[in-house]
Amino acid sequence: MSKYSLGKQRVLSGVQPTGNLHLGNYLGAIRNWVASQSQYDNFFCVVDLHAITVPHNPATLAADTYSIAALYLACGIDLEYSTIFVQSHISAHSELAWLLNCITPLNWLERMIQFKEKALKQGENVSVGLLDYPVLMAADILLYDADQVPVGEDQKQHIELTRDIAIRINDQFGSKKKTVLKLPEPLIRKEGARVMSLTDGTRKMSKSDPSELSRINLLDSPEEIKKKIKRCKTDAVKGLEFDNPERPECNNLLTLYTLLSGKNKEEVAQECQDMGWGQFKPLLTETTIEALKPIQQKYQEVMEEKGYLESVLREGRQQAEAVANQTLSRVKAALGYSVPL
Ligand code: AQP
Repeated sequence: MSKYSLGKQRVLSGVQPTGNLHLGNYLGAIRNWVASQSQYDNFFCVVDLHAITVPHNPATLAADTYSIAALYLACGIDLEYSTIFVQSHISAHSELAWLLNCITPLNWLERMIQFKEKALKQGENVSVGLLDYPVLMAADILLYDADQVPVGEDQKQHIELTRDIAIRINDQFGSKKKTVLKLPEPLIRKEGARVMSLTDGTRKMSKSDPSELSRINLLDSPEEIKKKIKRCKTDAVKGLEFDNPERPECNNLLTLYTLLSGKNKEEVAQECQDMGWGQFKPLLTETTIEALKPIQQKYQEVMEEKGYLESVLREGRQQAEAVANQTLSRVKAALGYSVPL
């Protein structure tokens, strides 16, 4: 019997294998997937087709993809509730993206903030794929009839675009009685929705920041974590506080401490109000190392169990492909395509 037989709402989300997962990816996305997975039928993919929208290294793409899948398991994704799979293993993602491309106005994509930001970084070498990234993301979500898409704040605009594309398809090719695509909702938890860089509290923590010191990766050693927190940007004000717009680094570091320690905001505000950085930094270092230790241990176990990850991804592909192909057939029929003979 399928694990998805209880009529729960569907969840779809993913991460690109474009580098090491950092605390932003974990606190903004994966931790929330884990926390609510038992309430939903979940599909979590490693979005490797998205990874080539910026220059990539073919020698490491496959290994990076496996590593992210292993991290999903290490962070607590439970196969009882969730399916883990690799986007490129299911050709329906690319095929639906093409169909959606032909319905999506170009100027909707030119407005996307992430495109503008990433295009700036790439100068002359911006690929069509980078512009088209949100359409592929729409295909990822819509293929699984996802009700909820748990993401960080930076992806909100892409989910809104996904809804606009689905509405356009439904208006043009569906009917009141029979919609073609389900409209998804973004699921953005306030806490951790935007984890900021360690070297600049006004910019988000990001895999593509050239400075390694700007982020803490889930697989960083205790020594690396210690070094990064020791060198992170702070300020000269005495006492630590949340929500002071003049002190973005202070707010970010306190937020990290709150989320990683499992304490609530009021407790942390009280605990740290009279602290200086010399007292707080070792506390944050210790808390981060302890919070990441079980994830790192589980990651090693998964990577050492030869064949296990492959079997998870093989089974994941089968589960996901069955759902994706049904949706793709539904969209093709609505657009007027003939059934293959
Ligand atoms: N700093 C962040 N705070 C909170 N959530 C974040 N996410 C990313 N950065 C933060 C969330 O992580 C999920 C996966 O992201 P992704 O790998 O698909 O791509 P991304 O958003 O492009 O990740 P990066 O690290 O920010 O990469 P670059 O450097 O390429 O821009 C998403 O749910 C995202 O919201």
